[in-house]
Amino acid sequence: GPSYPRRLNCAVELLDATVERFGPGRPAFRTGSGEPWTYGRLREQVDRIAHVLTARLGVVPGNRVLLRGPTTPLLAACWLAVLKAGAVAVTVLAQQRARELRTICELAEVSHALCDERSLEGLTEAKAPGLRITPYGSDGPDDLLRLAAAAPPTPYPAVPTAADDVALIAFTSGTTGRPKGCLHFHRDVLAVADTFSAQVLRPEPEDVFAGSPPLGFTFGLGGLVVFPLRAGASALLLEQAGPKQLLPAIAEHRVSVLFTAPTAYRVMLESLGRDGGGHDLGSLRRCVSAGENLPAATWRAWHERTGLRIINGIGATELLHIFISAADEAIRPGATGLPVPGWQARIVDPSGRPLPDGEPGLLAVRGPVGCRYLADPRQTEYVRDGWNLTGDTYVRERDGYFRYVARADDMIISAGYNIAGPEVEDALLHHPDVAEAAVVGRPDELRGQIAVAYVVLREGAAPGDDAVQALNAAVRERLAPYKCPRSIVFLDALPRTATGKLQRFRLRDLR
Ligand code: 3SK
Repeated sequence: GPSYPRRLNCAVELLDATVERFGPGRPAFRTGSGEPWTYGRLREQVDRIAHVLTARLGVVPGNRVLLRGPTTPLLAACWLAVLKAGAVAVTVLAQQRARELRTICELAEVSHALCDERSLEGLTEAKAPGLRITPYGSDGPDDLLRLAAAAPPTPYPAVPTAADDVALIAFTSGTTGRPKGCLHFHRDVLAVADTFSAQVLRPEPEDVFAGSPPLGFTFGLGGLVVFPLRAGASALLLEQAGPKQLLPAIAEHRVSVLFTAPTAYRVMLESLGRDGGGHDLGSLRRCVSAGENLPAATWRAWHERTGLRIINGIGATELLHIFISAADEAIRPGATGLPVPGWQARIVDPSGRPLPDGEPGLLAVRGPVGCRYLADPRQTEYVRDGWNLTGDTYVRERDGYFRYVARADDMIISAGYNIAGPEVEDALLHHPDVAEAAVVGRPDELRGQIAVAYVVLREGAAPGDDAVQALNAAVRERLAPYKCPRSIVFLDALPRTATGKLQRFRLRDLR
């Protein structure tokens, strides 16, 4: 992996070093409207906020500062300022409610919060003991922007943090259970930029990044702040960044690098239809998909429609960003890819013994970033013998490519057969009427479990017996008959977490 000096402040490397390299006049962040924020403007605002944090709010190095708000240049500026001041950023999601926010504040011992005025509600309700909340974008006398405007216009002398001082605590979105805080160092932030971004994505200073994940999800933090700044490029930060907003924004802002999840690619495909739906995607040169498995059917459909080869990847909040992926001609549709340079991966059995190629098992990875849970006994489940166990079942093919099988606890065992839900989902998605599909196990007296498919149909397609028969036929065309779902249920939408991950447990609970 990459090596870094002992003293390192990643905000200085991402911002000040980039200004040194490329000058202050280039765009750093764009929004849906108005002038872009240049690197010079961003640096000035970051330094003013850092002055306020230190001189006015009493933040000292090591303090945990919660950040909450829609995706805006100001939120990104706050994140950089917190790190520059040697404090620790705890960025949360807009969807997290008062109770979750209180838990996060307690677990991370958060002392201060910088919060967009529009996102204050849940945070004040959380009533986290001792938390000092400073709003931004309000009319109040103590609004962060007002304080920043009055701060000295002089450069802020960044705190000379150690490379392995904690820079941020990222909370897992947690499909179940208590959230886990993952500690990441200053060097980790640069390491994900210098491995996945520099070696697989290979951005250019002229690139314009955009995407749907919020900054409270490390997928978005990397794709919309860390990677573009490290490359001297710019990012379009949209407060609403669903597929509906992304499609027109790509043409309007000449977006060249897109970060989003498989579902969003499928929704965009629907809007593009056969004739492109009037959307011009000619500026795009890289499309990244992570957060969930990317079925081959989605990859192929996107390629057919746009000519673009989606860069699939698997990442984890525990490891900050993507560690298996592939680019350009190395991409194999349906596979996740190869370990990103600097990372290692292997398949192991439950006791940690490596398995031969072709045999499904647990994915184990190690590299420049490791999992460090904030005081949580689940640390020893995730990290064993120095390898991080991501909780995914994978297979390493003979050509070295890693292919997703299922989440380790999502294998369906029916009458002694192993059925990987995602494989059946991919077969269903090949049917032109299917917009979304999720296949889970339901307890069954006779077979132990049976596979049940939950399907969202495209607009205009009708649910009913004919549809069930057609979908069964589509699965049988591609897979062994025992993998055919025993029951198909039509839904309007699939249950998802705030970061867009499918909540299979909620489907298992449906009756
Ligand atoms: O959840 C993921 O798959 C992911 C992907 C990229 C970066 C970070 C994360 C958590």
